Amino acid sequence: MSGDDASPGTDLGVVTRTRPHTRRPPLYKVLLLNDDFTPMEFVVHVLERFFGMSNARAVEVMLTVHRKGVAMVGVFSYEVAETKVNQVMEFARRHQHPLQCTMERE
Ligand code: TYC
Repeated sequence: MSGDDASPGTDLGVVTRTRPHTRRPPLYKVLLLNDDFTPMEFVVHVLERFFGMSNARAVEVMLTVHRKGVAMVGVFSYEVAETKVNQVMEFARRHQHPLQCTMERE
């Protein structure tokens, strides 16, 4: 028992916390890479569909990737980032585009 009202006076009061502070799980950046073949409209559609971007934001991010070679499209937990990468890669493969999406620890 832990010293609540149901069992008063039995709690030895040993503090069992082993870390002074809580630790947040690491976050992962999802990156979209440029290539010479994937149509711009396809990339815009991917950003809307899998990353919830408005059309205006998706066009902006797509053009950043097109000009700079890479851009971050979101930050997620490991599991969510992995799912996004897999969804994008599978969707691109299904449409026979070479679009690449990766993740890296923040
Ligand atoms: N560079 C591509 C083109 O000119 C467009 C493109 C943008 C491709 C972003 C991939 O992640 C990408 N059609």
